[in-house]
Order: sequence, then C-alpha cells, then structure tokens
Amino acid sequence: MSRLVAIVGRPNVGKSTLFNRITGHRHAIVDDMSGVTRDRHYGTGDWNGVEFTVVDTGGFVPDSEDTFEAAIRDQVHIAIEEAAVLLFIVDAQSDVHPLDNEFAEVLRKSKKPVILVMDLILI
Ligand SMILES: Nc1nc2c(ncn2[C@@H]2O[C@H](COP(=O)(O)OP(=O)(O)OP(=O)(O)O)[C@@H](O)[C@H]2O)c(=O)[nH]1
Ligand SMILES: [Mg+2]
Repeated sequence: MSRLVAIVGRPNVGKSTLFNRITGHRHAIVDDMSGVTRDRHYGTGDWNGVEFTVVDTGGFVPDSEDTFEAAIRDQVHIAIEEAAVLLFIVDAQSDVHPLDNEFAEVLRKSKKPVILVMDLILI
C-alpha cells in the first residue's frame, strides 16, 4: 500500500469527518460520542491527480485498561507503522488536551513525518 496517509489523534476530534471529506464518501461513522471508530478504515483520496490511500483510526487513549481502548491503541500503532505520513488531528476549539500531549510523544517516537491539523471547519 503506497502513499498511505493515516489520520490519528485523541477521541472525538473529527478524524472520521476528515476521512469522509478526503474520500468523498460517508463510509466512516461520525458521532458526538467518543470511541466510535474502533478499527482501521481505508479509503482512497486524490490530490491534484495523485491518488493516495487514507486510513481512519480510532481515538488514542494512552495507558487505559479499557479493553476497547486498548484494542484501538493496537490498531493505531499498526496504522502509524504502515503510514508514510501522519495527520495529527487536534480540536482547535479547545485548549491543548493532556491526551494530545501524550499522543504527540507517541508520534515523535515513530519518527514519521507528522502534519498537525487543527480547526477543521468542515461542516
Ligand atoms: N463544528 C464542527 N464539528 C465537527 C468537525 N469535525 C467533526 N465534528 C463533530 O465532532 C464530532 C466527532 O466527530 P468524528 O469525526 O466522529 O470524530 P472522531 O475523531 O472520528 O471520533 P472517534 O472515532 O470517536 O475517536 C461529531 O459530532 C462531528 O460532527 C468540524 O470541523 N466542525
Ligand atoms: Mg472516528
């Protein structure tokens, strides 16, 4: 899978909304409730005629013992590993969240190129 772009971030910051916007479909479930996306979810985007694969991931919660959150974490690590570039989504309507800081550390360790995406104003 070439040119893989992974959409990552803490829960409920608009990752699936951006995924749907990039792919032009509404395949990813968007909801007010956090923890809605639990699996990796692939789609295709196009940037000026260049096709790329994009993956939506669940919200990353470090160190949680919740079974679902732990499973989501595993999925996010796989997506980070296979991606060429990471879109780190944060909610610009709120202050920097402690989970953003902790997740930033995970991204730094990955040594992958990271693009910070904030204030989506998509809808
Ligand atoms: N106003 C506004 N609301 C947004 C925007 N992006 C997402 N939302 C809303 O924020 C909520 C969460 O959006 P999702 O796209 O499901 O967020 P997510 O990061 O995929 O959430 P999880 O999969 O649970 O981690 C939904 O109610 C969206 O409608 C935006 O750009 N502006
Ligand atoms: Mg989601």
